[in-house]
Amino acid sequence: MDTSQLDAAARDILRGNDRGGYTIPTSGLYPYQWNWDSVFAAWGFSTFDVDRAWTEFDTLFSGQWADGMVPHIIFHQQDPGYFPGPEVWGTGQTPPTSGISQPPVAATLARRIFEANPDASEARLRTIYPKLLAWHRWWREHRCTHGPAAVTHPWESGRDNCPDWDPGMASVDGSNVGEYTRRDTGHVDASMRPGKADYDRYIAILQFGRDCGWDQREIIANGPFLMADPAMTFILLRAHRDLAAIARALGEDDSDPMGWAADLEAALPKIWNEDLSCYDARDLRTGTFANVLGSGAFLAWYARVENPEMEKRLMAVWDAVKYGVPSSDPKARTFDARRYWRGPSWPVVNSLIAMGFQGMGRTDEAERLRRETVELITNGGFYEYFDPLDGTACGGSNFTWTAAIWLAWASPSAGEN
Ligand code: 2M8
Repeated sequence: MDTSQLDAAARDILRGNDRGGYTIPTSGLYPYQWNWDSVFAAWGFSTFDVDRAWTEFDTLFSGQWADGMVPHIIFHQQDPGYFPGPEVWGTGQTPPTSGISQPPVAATLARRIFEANPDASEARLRTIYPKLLAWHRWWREHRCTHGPAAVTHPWESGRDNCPDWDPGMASVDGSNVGEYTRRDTGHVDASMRPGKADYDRYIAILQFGRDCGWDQREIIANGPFLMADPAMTFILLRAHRDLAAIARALGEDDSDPMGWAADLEAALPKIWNEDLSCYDARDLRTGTFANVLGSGAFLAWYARVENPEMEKRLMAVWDAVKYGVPSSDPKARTFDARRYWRGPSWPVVNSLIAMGFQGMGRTDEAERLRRETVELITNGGFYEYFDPLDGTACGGSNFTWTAAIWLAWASPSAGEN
């Protein structure tokens, strides 16, 4: 397929996964609206239908909780094909939602869409601005209690089973969760998904949240899992700054997001792992570092954080594979080239890392990452993720965020979207 055929195929995927105002990640495997997937979908839509892009934000914020949280899944319509569904989460929200959040890429991509299409966007952005502000305040109050941004469940990070979470997961007791039937392994090969021991623990953490009525203070104080996440910290840091820029563009006061960004930046030393010479995930209950390099550490540039020591380490990780940034260090014993977030290259994460390189004037690295991602998609199709060593396409096909980042960033026809 040439570029225009790939562009057309990507647009077809977005339209095909559109369920009427919101976009599912892929049919079968993920039949609901996922938080960060949806924001990438909006970025993709903005390349050919700006209005539809903003509608994606509206449906996402229709699930916002009274305390400001924007949940990681919104269950607009029941679908038996996914576990755990709304009855398992038991959040009591309307529309039904999960009880955790997901990486806040919304302010950053909303700003990009707005700046590329100011006239068609201003009114729509003004509508969601207070919702973004409330969500960012929620992050500050409920996830930055220890300084850096923390996750209370591996699913909250979006990088579900990456080795970053191994120390925190080791202390979660998954032995009493009862019987349940997974649906994911009915859609894709089990060797590409998290294992049963992981799932038992995912459910145990979920059950803790449900049993305390999703009381955030209780979850932070006594929940079974609490880890600081470099990726979340970098994503939130940039998002606060982008939200401040949005505030200024709309004539609003930017002091809250600016202050939150300054505090988050000051907390970065807490996730600096001296032994690894990199930013690293850290168990906030024990202080233990994960001691493994992954794509989260590569997001430093995205938050305008540079450090000559980390640079050598990260480039060696990237050079050890052929296609894009691996989700985990290929030299580590935990590396697994096709198992989801334990090694594969994710086009969607590559797009964020490249945005970081580009913003820091590192155009060679940005271009290399784009080229490698183009190769993956051109040879393998719009899959969820890829083996970083040989480029094998893995996970779900016709995947929304892969199509979206193709249109907005990877495609040779993509402009400054
Ligand atoms: C994956 O996560 C979900 C749980 O949220 C799952 O495995 O069931 C992750 O890749 C996550 O980052 C993504 O948002 C979601 C939908 O694509 O799938």
